[in-house]
Amino acid sequence: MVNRRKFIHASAFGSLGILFSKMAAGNQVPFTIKGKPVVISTWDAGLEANKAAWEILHKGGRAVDAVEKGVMVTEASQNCCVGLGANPDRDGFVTLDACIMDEFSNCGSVAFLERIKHPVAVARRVMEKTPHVMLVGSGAQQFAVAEGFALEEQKLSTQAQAAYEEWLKNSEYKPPVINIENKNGHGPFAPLKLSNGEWNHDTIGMVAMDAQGNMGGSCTTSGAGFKMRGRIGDSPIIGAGLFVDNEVGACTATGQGEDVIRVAGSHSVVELMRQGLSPEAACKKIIERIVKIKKSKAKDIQVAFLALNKKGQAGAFALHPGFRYAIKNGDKEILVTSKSWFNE
Ligand code: SD4
Repeated sequence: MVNRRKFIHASAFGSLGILFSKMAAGNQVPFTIKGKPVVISTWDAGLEANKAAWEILHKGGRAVDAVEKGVMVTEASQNCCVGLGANPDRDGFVTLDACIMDEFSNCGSVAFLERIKHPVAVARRVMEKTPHVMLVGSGAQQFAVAEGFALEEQKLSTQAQAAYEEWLKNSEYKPPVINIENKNGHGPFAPLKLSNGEWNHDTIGMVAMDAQGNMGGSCTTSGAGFKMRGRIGDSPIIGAGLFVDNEVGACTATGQGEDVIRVAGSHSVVELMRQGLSPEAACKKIIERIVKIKKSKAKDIQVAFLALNKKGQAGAFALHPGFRYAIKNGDKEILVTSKSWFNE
């Protein structure tokens, strides 16, 4: 996990510190993305994940390969809230959801998958080796094992173990607790505070455009921390946590999955981009739709959308402040703070 402060200072763009601090207030991306390829992903962990995606993109590889390899970095990180080291459900089991989509509208998904290190890679196999889009639970695990994926021992990361033990003290199932910094409740979507002081979130969504102009996307998560056993959010649902349309663009979501599903979030954003809205404007419109539906309850949840259009323009919009996303384009890699419906 990259320490954001260190990253800023170590970056070749260290001299752009002013731009970074402006971004923290929610300004626009401070540079124009210079053509293809480009990759964007959610939260701070996106910086490292984008680097892995770039290894494929800069050699002219496919976007779908890049977004698979990219988020696998986060899935493998025991420090992170994605993958096997993540927050468990309320019964103490880590259950994982992931999906992937390519430029031909091929898509694959797994949900409620246990003891498999790379759910996104299993989702890719579902896409390529079965006539289906989605496998869940023991069936998804059985398929993964048949495909040669190792059945791992479940071992919570130190942070997840500590958070779970803390949660067990009250065992209070009180969704939603919002995924907003400095409000580290012990419920679903509570980010983990790492020993380096950074906050980690339980999802990574990534979308990319390759050198050929083709798009791909992936999304992988442990879902809501201490969730009801069997609960599945938006992340593995094509059209909710992720959508790719190679004629228009791609979008991914993070935050309260139930509220992303109810507006078919990522698909809705892509449809608005089809009508000519910029990525940020499209994301904002769907956040507004959620606000309209949730009314006063909108203050209790976090949702964010992140989109990329065929022109290579990136944009995001969140319900609450605190959502960040990472962009990599050419030799530039930056972390941007999204605008939000509620202000700081
Ligand atoms: C879910 N959308 O399972 C995911 C959670 C998430 O940062 O994005 N957390 O609902």
